[in-house]
Amino acid sequence: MAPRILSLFMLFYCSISYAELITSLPGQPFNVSFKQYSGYVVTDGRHGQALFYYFVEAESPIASFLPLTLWLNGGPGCSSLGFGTLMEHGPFKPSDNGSLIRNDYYSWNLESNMLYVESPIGVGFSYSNTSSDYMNWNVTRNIFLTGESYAGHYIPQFAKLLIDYNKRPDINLSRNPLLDLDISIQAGDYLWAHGAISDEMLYLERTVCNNSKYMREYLYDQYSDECNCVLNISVNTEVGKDVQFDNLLLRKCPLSSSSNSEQFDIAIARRGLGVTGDPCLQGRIFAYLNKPKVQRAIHANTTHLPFNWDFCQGPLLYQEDNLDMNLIPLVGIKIQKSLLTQTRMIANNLARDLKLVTFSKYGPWYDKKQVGGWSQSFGTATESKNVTYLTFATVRRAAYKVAFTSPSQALTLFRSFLSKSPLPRPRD
Ligand SMILES: *[C@@H]1O[C@H](CO)[C@@H](O)[C@H](O)[C@H]1NC(C)=O
Ligand SMILES: *[C@@H]1O[C@H](CO)[C@@H](O)[C@H](O)[C@H]1NC(C)=O
Ligand SMILES: *[C@@H]1O[C@H](CO)[C@@H](O)[C@H](O)[C@H]1NC(C)=O
Ligand SMILES: *[C@@H]1O[C@H](CO)[C@@H](O)[C@H](O)[C@H]1NC(C)=O
Ligand SMILES: *[C@@H]1O[C@H](CO)[C@@H](O)[C@H](O)[C@H]1NC(C)=O
Ligand SMILES: *[C@@H]1O[C@H](CO)[C@@H](O)[C@H](O)[C@H]1NC(C)=O
Ligand SMILES: *[C@@H]1O[C@H](CO)[C@@H](O)[C@H](O)[C@H]1NC(C)=O
Ligand SMILES: *[C@@H]1O[C@H](CO)[C@@H](O)[C@H](O)[C@H]1NC(C)=O
Ligand SMILES: CC(=O)N[C@H]1CO[C@H](CO)[C@@H](O)[C@@H]1O
Repeated sequence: MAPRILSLFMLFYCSISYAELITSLPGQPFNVSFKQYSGYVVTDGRHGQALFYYFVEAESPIASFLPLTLWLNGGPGCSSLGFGTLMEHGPFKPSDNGSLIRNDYYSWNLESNMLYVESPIGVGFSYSNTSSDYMNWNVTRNIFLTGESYAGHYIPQFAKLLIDYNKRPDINLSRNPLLDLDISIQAGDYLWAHGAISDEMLYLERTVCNNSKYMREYLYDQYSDECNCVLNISVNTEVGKDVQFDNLLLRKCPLSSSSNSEQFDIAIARRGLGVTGDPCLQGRIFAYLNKPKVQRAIHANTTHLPFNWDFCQGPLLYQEDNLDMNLIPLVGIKIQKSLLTQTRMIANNLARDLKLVTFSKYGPWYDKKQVGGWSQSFGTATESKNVTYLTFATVRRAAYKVAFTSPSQALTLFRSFLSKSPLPRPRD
């Protein structure tokens, strides 16, 4: 997977002229000042594989001086275009009449050129077959590697490859990563603490089948009876079918768009008030990306793939080797800065392994004069200089997809990460 993305990077460093300009996305507002590109990059000629990318310039007169950020969604098998771009932090979101609405205030291309890649092969519009090669590249601007969830597996490996390839350990990482299956995904205590499951169910999760066991079974496509009983049936029954585990606060999307009283209030969403994301957005993205005219506009599905576009394809069995890898040692390699919005346990382990000391006191960080969440920084201290290498941050009221539920806080985190400045603290 990583070598394929490496060739995509080469594409962007060699020349943008390889890339295909999007004239206009269907339903896009007229006065858009930044350019967008998308299409396929053939990554493995012998095996005939092509990765789909969407690249959006920073919305700035000095776009070419701003950094380049790569974003990968996880899964494994989930689409960066569907989730990252259209649901989380891209410049547009589909509205219910098919037009695109500007993500005016919180799009990450306000701060950086953004590259979204549907990876690995088989995900979203990425597919298998063809040839060509891009073998030259030079780092000409700052690169940031970001993503969420299973991208916690992709990114450290990709970073290592970039470092080995480039011999310039000049890469900064940020993500909400799955770094260790046994630590990262246990949900029992969380659901219990939120009152969503009973004491008995928590006991079953602790003794019979927990989330990492279930995840392994999912990835190997071999479900056991006990996991099916505990995690697929009993937990679902208690939590209820109208609630998503990764976003307990998200309202259910009304089935029919005719129920106007339940229509999601976009104005409220944009101001980030009292909402946890638009529950109908995912359905609109699905409809949008499956439209033939949208696919033509973004140069996707040029080979008429025999299945429709979807958010996630899974399980991707060829990732088995990767599965149980503990990525923490790999993250430790020469990373310059890492912003983690994952468990505190992982941040602490990383800090210990890298012999970093804590700087700031554990405490709140701020977004728009409100507590955005809590954070702590780790780094190295010498007499003359303290250097932060790692920041652990939580996002208050966020669910799994932080930029979806908490776009303003997400942009503040992203900005602070890019500018290498600490998260805003009171009187900081
Ligand atoms: C990369 O940099 C080297 C040395 O500066 C130069 O010779 C080469 O042409 C550059 N490659 C590209 C693709 O710009
Ligand atoms: C686009 O045009 C609308 C209406 O004229 C205006 O409100 C908006 O600020 C413009 N956006 C940009 C990015 O120029
Ligand atoms: C579609 O919906 C958006 C947002 O609700 C609105 O701004 C736009 O005018 C609508 N367009 C059409 C063609 O109805
Ligand atoms: C894959 O095969 C199809 C059918 O032969 C061909 O049209 C297409 O160009 C190939 N893909 C690439 C990226 O060349
Ligand atoms: C999850 O279950 C596996 C297999 O039963 C066990 O080895 C592991 O320790 C459990 N993890 C936690 C955090 O309970
Ligand atoms: C989970 O349960 C549902 C019915 O409750 C069933 O249709 C589905 O196949 C189960 N999933 C797995 C992976 O066994
Ligand atoms: C690709 O296009 C074909 C029609 O040519 C359509 O049936 C299929 O659903 C599309 N697949 C994807 C992945 O968009
Ligand atoms: C580095 O951080 C420590 C707290 O861990 C602080 O006491 C010290 O003054 C800082 N040094 C510099 C140069 O800022
Ligand atoms: C590519 C990039 O942004 N590199 C930066 C990573 O962070 C270190 C330490 O702050 C900087 O020195 C690099 O320039």
